[in-house]
Amino acid sequence: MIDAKTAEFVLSAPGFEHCPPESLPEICFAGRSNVGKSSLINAVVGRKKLVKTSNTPGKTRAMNYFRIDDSWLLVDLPGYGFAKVSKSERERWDNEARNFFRNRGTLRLIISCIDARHDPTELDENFVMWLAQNERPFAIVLTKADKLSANHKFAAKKRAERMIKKMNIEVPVILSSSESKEGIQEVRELVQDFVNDNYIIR
Ligand SMILES: Nc1nc2c(ncn2[C@@H]2O[C@H](COP(=O)(O)OP(=O)(O)OP(=O)(O)O)[C@@H](O)[C@H]2O)c(=O)[nH]1
Ligand SMILES: [Mg+2]
Repeated sequence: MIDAKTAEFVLSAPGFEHCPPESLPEICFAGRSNVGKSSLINAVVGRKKLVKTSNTPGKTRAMNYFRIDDSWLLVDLPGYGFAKVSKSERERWDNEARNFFRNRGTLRLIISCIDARHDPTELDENFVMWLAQNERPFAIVLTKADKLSANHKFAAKKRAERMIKKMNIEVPVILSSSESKEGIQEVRELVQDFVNDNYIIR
């Protein structure tokens, strides 16, 4: 896969009920607020500004749908664990997200983004655990790898692999950077495999 030929904004769904009718295969990007989801999406699609990125966490407040190459839908999800969001708003999102992950028939893959620079947070672990327990198809993409030395990158990958091994599952783990573009091709290939349905996770 190369840069997308076409990438169009479809809609911004404030909740599961507002998602577009199920049609093309969908790939979504999830992860802690500020982990680099939107930047990763722009890199994967090959557009500088398809999705807004910012230094202010909590920017993405809805499920944002994009149609890529008229062949799949990309979904940018709001980040979890953003402290400044009220408890009730956070609970509302948790419910919407769980509903989406469980019941969206056309959802092919959840890309769980985790910051390569730190141990997965408790929220990251809980999220991955929930996906595993609910048998959702997912992969882990470690972000911001450009900030690490080769040794630290290796260690970050090992940490993520240990975390999933503890859960008795096997899923792809990819080191990436939207700055240096490391791992972006791998993410593109993963996405394409799931869009084409020729990858089986377990
Ligand atoms: N060095 C480096 N910085 C990155 C990378 N990816 C994202 N960033 C920076 O991290 C910050 C957050 O990036 P976003 O892509 O907006 O993060 P997000 O996960 O979409 O954040 P929310 O929408 O708030 O949940 C921005 O300042 C980005 O420039 C990366 O690969 N390397
Ligand atoms: Mg974002």
